[in-house]
Amino acid sequence: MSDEKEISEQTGTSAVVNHAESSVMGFTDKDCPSLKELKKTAMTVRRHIINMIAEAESGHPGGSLSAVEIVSSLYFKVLRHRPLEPGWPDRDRFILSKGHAAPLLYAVLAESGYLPVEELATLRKFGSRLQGHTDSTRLPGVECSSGSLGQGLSFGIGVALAGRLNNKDYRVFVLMGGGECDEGQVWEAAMAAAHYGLDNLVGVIDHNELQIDGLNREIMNIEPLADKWRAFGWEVVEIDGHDFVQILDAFENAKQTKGQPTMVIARTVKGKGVSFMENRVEFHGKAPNRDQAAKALEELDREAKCLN
Ligand SMILES: Cc1ncc(C[n+]2csc(CCOP(=O)(O)OP(=O)(O)O)c2C)c(N)n1
Ligand SMILES: [Mg+2]
Repeated sequence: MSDEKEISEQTGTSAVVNHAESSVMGFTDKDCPSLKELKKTAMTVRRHIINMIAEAESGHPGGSLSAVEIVSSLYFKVLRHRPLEPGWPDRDRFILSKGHAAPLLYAVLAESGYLPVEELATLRKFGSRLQGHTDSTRLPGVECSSGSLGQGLSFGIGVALAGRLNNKDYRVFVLMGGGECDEGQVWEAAMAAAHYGLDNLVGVIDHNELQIDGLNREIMNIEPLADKWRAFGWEVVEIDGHDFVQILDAFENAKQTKGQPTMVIARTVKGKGVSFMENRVEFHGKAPNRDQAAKALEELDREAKCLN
């Protein structure tokens, strides 16, 4: 039985997984029927994020919603992974460096089959495996504890170097926030990854223009961001971070790039998918109240119906 079949039979999930072998160069809506399924899965993931944070009455909706397409593309299309064997040594690694987007990671892990979907309701509860920021000692599938910004890329470099030393062909993906790039450690890592020519390392920046309490450009201007990464020796791809075709093409481009790491700069909208959260900094770290959650779910349902 293939991994994919085994997973969907055991979890009942309709999510598409383990498509690591499929090439997506020149990928279009028409060529790939699973694009629609991917879009539907993204809607399901958004619903989980709203439900979890509303139930917990705390959490980070804005930066979770902005990276839904990026993380869904990885887990349901790009990563070589085995949800029923989270410690599989040859798995590709996904490192969530912006650990406050933990609800997004948990939702995608649940839809992939790493944990029961019902467990999502335990977010931020005492004793839960689903801490407000990720804890890799609690939940299999979480590669790295995070929450203190700026560290994930360095962690990813270590994992990528280990892969090289051990003759493993796994790849390492690190998701960071735009505001996170204010951290000095990010730029030490930028230098080191290029120095070691880590072409098994792919960074993604969820570039939603906002950070915890305002615009990046007002708090600490990180532009010109693409030029900076290029100057540090990275291959840089700039995309619309909500467009699955562009996201998948960027990851395919990274796979073809040899001798240097790739940074995908994904332009996104903070709070994407919920009208009253989009581009609203107050929803960086605030839960929707009961009425707001109901309205958000209604909007997502409406959008999901359009996909049918
Ligand atoms: C080292 C560190 N400093 C400060 C914080 C507080 N903090 C949490 S989220 C955040 C803003 C992050 O902005 P960004 O990376 O753009 O995240 P996103 O917009 O994707 O949510 C800050 C400053 C932190 N978690 N870690
Ligand atoms: Mg941001």
